[in-house]
Amino acid sequence: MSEVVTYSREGNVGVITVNYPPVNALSHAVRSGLIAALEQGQEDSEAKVLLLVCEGRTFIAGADIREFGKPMQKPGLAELVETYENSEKPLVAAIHGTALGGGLEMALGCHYRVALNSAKIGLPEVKLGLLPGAGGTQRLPRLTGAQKALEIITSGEFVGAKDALALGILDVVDDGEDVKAAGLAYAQQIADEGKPVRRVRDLKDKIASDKGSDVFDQFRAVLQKKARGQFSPFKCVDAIEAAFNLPFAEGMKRERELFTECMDSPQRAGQIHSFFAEREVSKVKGLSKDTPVRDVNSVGIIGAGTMGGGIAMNFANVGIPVIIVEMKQEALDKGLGIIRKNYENSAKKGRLTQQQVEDRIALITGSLSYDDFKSVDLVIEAVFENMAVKKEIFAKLDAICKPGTILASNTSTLDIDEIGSATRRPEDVVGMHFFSPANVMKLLENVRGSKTSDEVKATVMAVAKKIKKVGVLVGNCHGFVGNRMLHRRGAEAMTLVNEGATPQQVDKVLTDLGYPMGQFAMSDLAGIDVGYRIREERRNAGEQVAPSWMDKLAEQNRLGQKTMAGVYKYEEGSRNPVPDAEVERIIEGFRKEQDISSREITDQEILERCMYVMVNEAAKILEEGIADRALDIDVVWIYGYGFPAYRGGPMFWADQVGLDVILAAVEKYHADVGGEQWKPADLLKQLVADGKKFGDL
Ligand code: 3H9
Repeated sequence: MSEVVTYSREGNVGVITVNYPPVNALSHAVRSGLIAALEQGQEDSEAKVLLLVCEGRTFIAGADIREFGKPMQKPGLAELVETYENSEKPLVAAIHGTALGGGLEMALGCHYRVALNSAKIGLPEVKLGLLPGAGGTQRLPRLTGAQKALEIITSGEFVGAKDALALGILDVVDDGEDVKAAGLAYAQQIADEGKPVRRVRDLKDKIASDKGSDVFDQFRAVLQKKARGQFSPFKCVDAIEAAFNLPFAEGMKRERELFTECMDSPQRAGQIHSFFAEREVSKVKGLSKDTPVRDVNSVGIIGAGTMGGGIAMNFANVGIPVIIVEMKQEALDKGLGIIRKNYENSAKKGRLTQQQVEDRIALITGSLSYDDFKSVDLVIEAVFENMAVKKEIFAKLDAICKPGTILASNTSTLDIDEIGSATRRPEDVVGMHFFSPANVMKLLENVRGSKTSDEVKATVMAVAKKIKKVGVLVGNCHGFVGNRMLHRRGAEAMTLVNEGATPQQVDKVLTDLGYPMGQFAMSDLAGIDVGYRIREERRNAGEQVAPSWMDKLAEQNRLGQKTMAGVYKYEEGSRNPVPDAEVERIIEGFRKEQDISSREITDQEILERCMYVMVNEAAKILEEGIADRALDIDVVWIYGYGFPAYRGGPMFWADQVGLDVILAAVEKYHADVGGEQWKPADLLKQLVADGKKFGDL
């Protein structure tokens, strides 16, 4: 008997227990252990009913993702589930934590399912570029019908125990906290009542009622918009449809074929890279696990604008009180009003109850005085990008805040060390760069200054987790990781338009790659004035920043969505960017003024110049130690800028394209276009010379 799965008996219930931390994933050892334990249970004449239960924090959270890509060792997962379903003795699965992917498929192979109230179930394979490959696409619809199975499998979202009960996925929900006790009680009941085995594969009602329905085609049409460019969601629909059109055994075969197609797709590789990268970023190089972390039980925010308000919501959402300070009552009222409106909108969509709205709002107080920051544990400054203003604020904070308060700036570009120099405690000063809308975007780019203490670095990473963000710790330079690369892309995109491309052509190339929006639609969302102010600040600092047609937009008050005109125009109440002839005229005028004759630009050139310029910059970022690992950069781009997770992030993508291909193009553009941005990074040259990838670093 393997140690990870054990068999024991309690009364007339045979108990199969999985104990494979951290999440009881179905590794080879677990799969073979489960087969052996089941055999023991079958042979145990005293056992009338068998119970499958897990130790630790969760029920089985799925197949062992670390085994993907390695040769499959028997028993396979589908075979394991089938063996359980074939059991002659009734089998009960008792679920706590999360029953996910192969874990839920195991539970669906059992004949009865009980779960703790706090448990969740789901088939998140689609988020790994896969589909449920151990019968999930065939068994779930037999319990829920087509529509719900489509929703659950193509979204990969988790379903709470109560909802799963209502959907027929669970038989019983237990209000207690002891999963084994809940499982034993239910198994005993089944034994006492002499209930028979009940195999999901034999259920027919839901299949009969949805057979031949047009729900599948309707769902595909919805996915065309929601899952544009993705491979596996569509394969999920095909597999679920097979459950309705084919007998069970043939449906299983079809599921296997489609699963294999997904497994072989590059999107699967990208998604799985993203999955592990997201988890790796929390393990910061050089920061030991036992670095002390300060308590953050209260937060001050400076600025009730879009960023300040969004940041405040993150803390209120997890029960941490926030004080927002503004300069004027009017601005404060406006900011607090927007926060309320945002919460009310969530309530309207059913995401929050009215009570939750009130509870969260009650945690956010407005003030006009910095004195109210005296005792807070963390202050986040979220005013506009101006060094002099920020330094003044930090000097004030230094004078007012108690010792130990972390002083953070939400700056997206400015030098954290210079901001820290305005205080007597630069070790407590750090960047916490949220992304707009700050209550929605998952990334928190935490920026270490050269004097920031380890304790402060560890605390801001812990804060990220606490407020449900993905925190990435990066070094200090203009724009840090994300915006430094974005500025390169933005400048190149502007130049491409100078040379003859249209903004909409550039944006289409980027959305075709999988970004949710293009460079210029994003500028309109962020505000044309933001980039303009940054360029002006750099010009004032004596840097050579070329003039741009986008400066003209800012000067004409075309500031983007907020003025209903920027690079695009916007209809009243719509965020849909519409190309504008007026902008064409502005661009034309600019070309004339600068004596530029426009030429035809191919989509391939746009792709190369927008993406390779970022990859080259990212290599410099790695070289300088601003990012510790390529995967940190991938996570910044996936969670901060909507880079498609199925391409694994820009560094993983670059590895797929081939660094030799990229270097050759970078050298070509360095010769043709010129500029610092195209100077090939030494690291890129080195990797190509060594035949290595970013992933090998
Ligand atoms: C599948 O089942 C395919 C089948 O349909 C068909 C096959 C034929 N394997 O997230 P956390 C690790 S596909 C291996 O930080 P949390 C994770 O890397 C699978 N390792 O904790 C981390 O390791 P480390 C479908 C896994 O509490 C540690 O566990 N299932 C797996 O925030 C803790 O993870 C999924 O997609 C795994 N399956 O969240 C579920 N899962 O400590 C994916 C986790 O070394 N998992 N690890 O960094 C999750 O969604 C979350 O991990 C979970 C816990 C909600 C379970």
